[in-house]
Amino acid sequence: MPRVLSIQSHVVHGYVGQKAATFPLQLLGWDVDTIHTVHFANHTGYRHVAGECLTGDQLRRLIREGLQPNGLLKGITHLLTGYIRSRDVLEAVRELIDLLALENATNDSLWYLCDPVLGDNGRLYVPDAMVEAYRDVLIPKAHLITPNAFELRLLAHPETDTERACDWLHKHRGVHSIVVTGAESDNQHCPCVYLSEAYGKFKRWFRLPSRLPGTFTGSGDLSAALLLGWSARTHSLEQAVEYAFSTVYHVLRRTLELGEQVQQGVPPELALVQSAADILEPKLVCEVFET
Ligand code: PXL
Repeated sequence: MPRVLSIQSHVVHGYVGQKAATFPLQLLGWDVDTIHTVHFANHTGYRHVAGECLTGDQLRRLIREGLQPNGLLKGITHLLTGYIRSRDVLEAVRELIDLLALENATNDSLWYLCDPVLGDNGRLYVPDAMVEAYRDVLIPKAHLITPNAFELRLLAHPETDTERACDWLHKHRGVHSIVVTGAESDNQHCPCVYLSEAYGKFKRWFRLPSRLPGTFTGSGDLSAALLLGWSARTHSLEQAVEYAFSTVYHVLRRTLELGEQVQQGVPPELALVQSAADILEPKLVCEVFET
């Protein structure tokens, strides 16, 4: 049985971080263990943000005084990390990755999906220093990373072209696979996803049927969780991209149909619970195209 440890934010209200990842993964048959990097009232796009952030030492204590002595790190086959606000926590996550490899040395190695949550649409969600921390500390440990186009540009600076930026990260940070969301392709008006696998030997562009109006928060967290869920099921990252991004498209469409603005300027929360049937059996609308 695959078991995933998900390390990302928790919000009381709404669907970002753990709240966007856990329900879909559970629907797809996963046991999900969760460590909350922050416990906020809501995501940081709201006018007021309140809550607490985990520290590196609190994370170490959870592991050393609870999870490890109880044998609960054994059997973790997959690791998913998302929103991390501080270098301190990021360093503690790196130590945990090494510990998980030791604890599970007899199994296949741990499969790590790192979603470098930095920001979107030109807005950083985390302190600037996190760009370098991701690039140098966590990304070299990951099998798959899932930056959006904005994050990719920050991570592979000064490369700006999607394919060249991915090649840079394969070559200089040793990451096996990259899935870029919200990628731009010259001849497409639809939202695109770019997959660069096997250190860049296998490249594919995908497109979605149409650009949906508005902005959404949490769609990246949902995409990363679905990619992890589907890649373990299909054993093919290419198929996982088709399943995951088709699902996200259906969720965003339903969000537009059902969603109500909570506050002026704050987009509606993802209609995740209402989309359970699409998560279980998505109609495929994400397709490969040639550039
Ligand atoms: O979806 C990214 C995200 C995750 N977690 C928290 C956020 C955001 C984006 O705003 O605020 C707490």
